[in-house]
Amino acid sequence: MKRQLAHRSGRRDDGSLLAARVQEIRSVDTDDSRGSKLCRFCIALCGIKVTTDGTTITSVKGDPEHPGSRGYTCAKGRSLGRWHHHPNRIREPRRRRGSEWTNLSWSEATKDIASIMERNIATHGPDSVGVYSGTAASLDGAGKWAAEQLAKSLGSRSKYSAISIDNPCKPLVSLLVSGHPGLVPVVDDRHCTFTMFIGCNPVVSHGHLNGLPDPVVRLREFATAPRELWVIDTRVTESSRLATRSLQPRPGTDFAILAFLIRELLDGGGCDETYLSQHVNADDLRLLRELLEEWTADQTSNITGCAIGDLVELVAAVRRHGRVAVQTGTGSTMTAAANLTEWLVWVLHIVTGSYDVPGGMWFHPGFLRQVHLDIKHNTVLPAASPGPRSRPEITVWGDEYPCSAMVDEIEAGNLRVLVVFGGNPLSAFPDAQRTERAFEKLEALIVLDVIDNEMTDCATHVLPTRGQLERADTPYYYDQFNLDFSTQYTPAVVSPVGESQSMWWIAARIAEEMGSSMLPATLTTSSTDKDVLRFLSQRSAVPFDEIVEKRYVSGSPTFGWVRTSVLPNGRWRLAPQEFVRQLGKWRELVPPNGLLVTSRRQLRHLNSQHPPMTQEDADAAIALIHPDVATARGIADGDEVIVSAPSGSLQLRAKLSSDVHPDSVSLTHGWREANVSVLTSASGVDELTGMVVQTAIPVDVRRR
Ligand SMILES: Nc1nc2c(c(=O)[nH]1)N[C@H]1C(S)=C(S)[C@@H](COP(=O)(O)OP(=O)(O)OC[C@H]3O[C@@H](n4cnc5c(=O)[nH]c(N)nc54)[C@H](O)[C@@H]3O)O[C@H]1N2
Ligand SMILES: Nc1nc2c(c(=O)[nH]1)N[C@H]1C(S)=C(S)[C@@H](COP(=O)(O)OP(=O)(O)OC[C@H]3O[C@@H](n4cnc5c(=O)[nH]c(N)nc54)[C@H](O)[C@@H]3O)O[C@H]1N2
Ligand code: SF4
Ligand SMILES: [Mo]
Repeated sequence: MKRQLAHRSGRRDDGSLLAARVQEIRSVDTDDSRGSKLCRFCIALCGIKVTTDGTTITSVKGDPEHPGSRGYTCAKGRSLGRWHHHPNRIREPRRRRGSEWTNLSWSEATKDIASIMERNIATHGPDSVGVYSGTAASLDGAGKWAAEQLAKSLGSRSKYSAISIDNPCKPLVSLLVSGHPGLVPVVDDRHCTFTMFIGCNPVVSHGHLNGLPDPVVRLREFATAPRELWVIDTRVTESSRLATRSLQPRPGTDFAILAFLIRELLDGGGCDETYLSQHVNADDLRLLRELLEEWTADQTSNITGCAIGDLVELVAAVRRHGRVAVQTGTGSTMTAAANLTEWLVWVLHIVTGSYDVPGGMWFHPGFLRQVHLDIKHNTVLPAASPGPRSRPEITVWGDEYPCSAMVDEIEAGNLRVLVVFGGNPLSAFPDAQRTERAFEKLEALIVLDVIDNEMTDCATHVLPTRGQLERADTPYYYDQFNLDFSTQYTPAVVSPVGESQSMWWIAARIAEEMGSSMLPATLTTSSTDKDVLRFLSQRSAVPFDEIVEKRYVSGSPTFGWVRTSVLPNGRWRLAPQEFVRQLGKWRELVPPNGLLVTSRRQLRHLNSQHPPMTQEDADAAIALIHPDVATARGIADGDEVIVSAPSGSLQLRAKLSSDVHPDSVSLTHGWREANVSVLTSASGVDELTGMVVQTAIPVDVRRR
């Protein structure tokens, strides 16, 4: 609270800009019964109106008064009621011995888990017990925090999260270019006139680290002249159809487009010379010029397959607008060249003077966490540490290990007990079959989930966890991805199903049974969800009680704090040696000739989470194949096909579509029976992040 007061009165240098903004806070709806609730399936964080008859959810609708989502919801949000009443809801804690399941009380379950953990820690050390936090943990305000606190209280370094199989290039580029790993660039949607998405399809996904509720309307706004929206995607997508212009490169080659674009801006004009003189070292700029020398229109066109005329028009568009707002998605972060693309995206913003400046992108410090309060000028070059014992060659920049190392750790006997918080490694991790075999070797696999799935089938302990509508919540980690400077609070709507408990409570009970506490002195396992959220909101830009009362609080974006408070001497590190070295090896990072699997999300499910839908509403696991590829292989529309890579193969139905790149077959993520993760591999991961290549993967496709 002290820190917050200091911040609000503007006494801290790095907080003064934000302090001014707190005056603008506005509110919505203060009536608890009518007030908006919050959908937490995805980053869009839509406001919803939920009706119940006391215990049954009778309807879920978009809240037209909600400032972020303006009444919008998608099919997943509207099916939250069916999700809540899912026939496979987990109701009691249970334990498996062999194939026998026994229901346990919470006291029996937590005692049993604590004794297994104690035994392993005593014999094999604290790292033998690990935690994995998945997507649903980071969308549970106190969930991911609890996973981290549990690992800390055990003294374990075996911490894993979905970040390392989603976008580890983002914190790495932030770290090496700015000195801080947690900078999140957000589109200045009110002022930017040139927006571009690379390997990101917000109409389906609602954005990647920039939440875009109501995406069709927003993308149309971005594309309304004189504004321009460009999309770079290997497929003609729901988003690229709304764009002013789109490019369809060969999968895995996006970095080349950026290399060419930046080279042209440096050589032929279009850079912001004043910004460059203030925020970049001349030596870095010289080095960059040399590095990009080879990225001529010819070479770029050869590598990407894009027409030279289109590439030149992209340069002209950037010159026309001056400032840019570019956002990458998993179609870029999951490629082998992810670091290069992300780095060059940052370089593009820097050379055009678009970072931390109106009309470009601002840096969201997070409303609740306010990461800027920790930031000091970091003049020391960041250093990596080795990966876990079985994968020391993988570099680790933060305080968690990459998911790609987990199976080796289990096979080596280093990781023996794993707690999974709201995630599904069997769907998300590489080498799906090997992962499953490794999980069978664990002494305990403890799964905190709401619904039975493949993870609970192979767990030793299944712990019923409160779902979205059963807990009060704040977007503790996710408000940093909002387009505006805002946060929200949602109360619980219905009482918990069966014996389910909150994620934080379960973790705290296990720690308690082991005689340690992971909770601060002000909290106990008798505290409420709201007490924990209040504790986590100590640094919030406005007091927690005000957020509870107003439900949605917001101010406006702030500019300048990164340049004045974060960058060493106010200068970006434009050319970190790690990326310079990778650029020198670009040929190894471009996928070989031949057919490549590309990734895609679908609207009606989220990763492996499939809320029950009516038959007509449901998605299906479908491979999109270009008609030319199909003809060459004798595949007809609707045929069953086998897609195979060296690590495994899967079978699914083909749909012919000239929207996909002729070199690619587009597969979806999150299907149990057609698990795309049998095609990915934990070997050959990125040398800087340990990231698995999950799009632009060489494969073969044949008719079954
Ligand atoms: N409905 C729905 N929403 C979701 C999810 C979901 O499963 N369903 N998942 C959530 C999660 S965890 C995440 S991380 C986000 C992801 O959000 P996004 O990254 O926006 O995910 P996608 O919608 O798959 O869009 C990725 C696009 O990249 C393209 N692509 C694939 N490979 C390449 C390539 O090499 N180069 C280029 N330029 N494009 C390529 C694909 O064709 C696809 O259109 O979505 C979140 N939101
Ligand atoms: N091959 C391949 N691999 C990929 C990807 C890809 O596109 N292709 N995508 C990658 C990406 S971007 C991501 S983010 C990861 C996703 O990896 P994960 O986050 O591990 O996977 P999800 O399928 O989102 O699993 C979420 C789990 O949380 C549960 N859950 C839902 N709500 C709650 C709740 O309120 N409480 C609790 N405790 N549990 C809940 C769900 O039932 C589900 O089991 O996968 C990555 N791996
Ligand atoms: S876009 Fe859909 S899933 Fe995402 S928050 Fe909104 S309603 Fe929920
Ligand atoms: Mo993700």
